[in-house]
Order: sequence, then C-alpha cells, then structure tokens
Amino acid sequence: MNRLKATTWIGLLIVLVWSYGCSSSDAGGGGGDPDPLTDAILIDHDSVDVDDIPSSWIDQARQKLHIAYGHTSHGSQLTTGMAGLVGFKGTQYSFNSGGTGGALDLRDYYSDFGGLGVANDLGNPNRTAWESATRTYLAAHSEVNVIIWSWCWQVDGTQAEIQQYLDLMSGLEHDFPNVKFVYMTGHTDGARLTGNVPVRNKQIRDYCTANKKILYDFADIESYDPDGSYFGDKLVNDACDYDSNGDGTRDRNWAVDWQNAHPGEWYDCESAHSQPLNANLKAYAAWHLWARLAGWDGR
Ligand SMILES: [Ca+2]
Repeated sequence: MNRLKATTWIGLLIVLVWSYGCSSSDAGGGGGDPDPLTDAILIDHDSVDVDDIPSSWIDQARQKLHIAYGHTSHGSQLTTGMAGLVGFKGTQYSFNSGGTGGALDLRDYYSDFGGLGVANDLGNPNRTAWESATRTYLAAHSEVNVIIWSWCWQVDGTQAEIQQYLDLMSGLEHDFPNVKFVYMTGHTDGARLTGNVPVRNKQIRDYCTANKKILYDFADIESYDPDGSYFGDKLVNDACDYDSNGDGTRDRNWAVDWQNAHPGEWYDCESAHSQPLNANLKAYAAWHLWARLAGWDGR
C-alpha cells in the first residue's frame, strides 16, 4: 500500500515537472519552434483569401514565429501589402521587427539583409552571398525560426543557377533543423509559358513539391485575379499587364480591371512595379504562409 502510494506520488511529481518544463519553455517565446514538416507547404493563388485563415492560427503565428526576410523591390510587395492590411482588416495583422506589443516578429530587410553589408536579395550582389549572410545572421540570432528570401529579376538564370539556389537552401535546412526556410519563385516577366522565367519558376515549384519544401509561389500568385481568372498564358508581367486578345501585345491590366469592378474590396498600398491589388494578394498569401508555419493545416 505504502509502496503504491509512493509510486503514485513519484508519477504525479514527474507529470508536474514535465508540464512545468513545457509551459516555461513556451513562455520563453523564442523556444517555440514550428513543428516538423510532413508534407510540402505550397502557398499560391489558392492561398489568397485572408478570411479563410482561422484567427486562432493568426494568433499562433504572432506567438511562435520569428521571421527574417531578405528582399529588394519586388519582394517588398509582401510587406507593403502587409502594412496596408493592418488598416484594412485590423491590428490582428500587425507586425514589426522584434514582435513588440503582441505583433508578428517580422524583421523586414529591404536590401542589406540583417545589416551585415553582405546581400540584398537572392541574386544581388551575386547568387551565393544571401546564403553566407543567412548563416552569419542565424549564428547571431538563435531566436529566429523562419528565413525567407525573394528574387529581383534573377530567377531569369540558367537551369544550373536555379539548381544552385535549391542546393544552397537544402544545405541551410540541413544545418539549421530548427529553422523553416521558405523558397520563392520569381515575378512574372511577360514571357510565354515556354520562356525562361516560367520554366525556371516551374523548376523551383517542381523541386519544392517533390521534396516537401515550403514554397511561396510569387509568380503563381500574380498569374490569377481574386476570382481565379488565369493570365499566366497571356504574356502577363509584374505590372499585371496582359494580352487579352492573343495578338502578342499587352493591352489590358487584370489588377486595374478587378480594382475598378470591386470598389471597397481591396485597399490602396505601395506595390513596387505593380498595382495595389497585387500587393494585397501577396499580403493575404503571406498570412496564409505564417499561419501554416505556425501549424495550421490550411483546410
Ligand atoms: Ca493584345
């Protein structure tokens, strides 16, 4: 009887110590690493309804994620869109560097990632500087658990150059298992689907699907309007201009057309090289991404 009691008390003690350990590590903030990936996370034109995201997962993202983002002008569409979204939808979508006041911790580096003077985007000053900058940054910022980098125009490279990007990303994933690395496609550039940029974007997309990576599909997002109309095969470019009648000349703009037809359903914001609606969609997709990285299954 006494032995049974003692065993029960020891068992209770173990449970108490264990649960205290969990809650104290959660309260520590930086320790909340995202759960391991069991499948690819593909953020594309199907991920642009911000109202689909359960608010509990937006809260989880704000509590768990510590994000560093390296980009130049095109990549700024995510964060200028996110800044505008706070005014459009509310402070639940707030973000800042450090995550003060309950905001999402998003360290937004427009050029000069991390203030290191090393790299600006995935192709500037070259195709490898971003990777060494990431290693230096993570060594000094162990609290950061999400790394995201975007392209300027340089997805317009060779097959081997894109493979080098994929290999460098995989190397980072191997060496920093507690960090989630977000892959990106590059912006649309008015090419036919057989042109180099669509083919290189597909190379990235196919790799991410096959290898269970996390992809923010920048090109796919800006190939559709919010109603799901597709412009990717109509010479669409980063400004959202496209060829509506197949004569080889761009003559309409899907974002301007949609904005004019849907007053009040979009918000004005900075959108480098493009229209506000494009940055709206980039922001909605970014929040899909953050919620997924926090553990939302996307359904
Ligand atoms: Ca035309």
